[in-house]
Amino acid sequence: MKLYYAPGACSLAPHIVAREAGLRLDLEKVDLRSGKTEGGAAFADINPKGYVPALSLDNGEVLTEVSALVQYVADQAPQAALMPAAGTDERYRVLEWLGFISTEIHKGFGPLWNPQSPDAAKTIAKANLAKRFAYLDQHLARGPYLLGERFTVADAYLFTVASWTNFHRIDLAPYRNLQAYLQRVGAREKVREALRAEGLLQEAA
Ligand SMILES: N[C@@H](CCC(=O)N[C@@H](CS)C(=O)NCC(=O)O)C(=O)O
Repeated sequence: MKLYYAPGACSLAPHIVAREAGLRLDLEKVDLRSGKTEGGAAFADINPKGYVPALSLDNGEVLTEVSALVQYVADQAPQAALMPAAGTDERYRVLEWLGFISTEIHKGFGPLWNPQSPDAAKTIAKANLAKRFAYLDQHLARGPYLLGERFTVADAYLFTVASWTNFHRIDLAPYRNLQAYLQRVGAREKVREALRAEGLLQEAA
């Protein structure tokens, strides 16, 4: 499998899942401004939607959308237990979280990434995110991960998008449980490996 990614973008979620699952994953960086991959291909020919992530499968097909990719990757390594089995109550809980993270958190950041957004739109986006962070903070008082003791694909996705608060200088101090959660997930060996591979980890030599 090959993952088309941009450093620190939402493509980090399937990247983390692949490492947590112990799967081999080739990486190809995409320059979203020029629309070229680091190999010189036109990214639109790979994913006509024009955005990362895109996963080129071993059968030659290309799969897109974070929620689909994290499940696909986790399902390649069921022994890693990153995605509960289909039909179980836990699977629906993870799907519930993926929906929340995708629509309420990931896309909640949309106006903040868009340089054309007026300040008022950014202020509204931050207020909406604050409500979602308060909800997450309350939930995370119950256990170390979204599903309790078990790290799942939903944690890889939430870690990825909630970490954008650093870039946008959103203070998470009011959300102690969420802050501790991001530190906890960020300290996982495989998460650090993924961050390092994307050039996002500065370490003392
Ligand atoms: N619905 C897509 C959204 C993906 C997305 O928002 N990708 C961003 C990076 S996090 C991107 O590539 N934006 C560049 C663009 O839209 O041109 C998914 O869930 O995978």
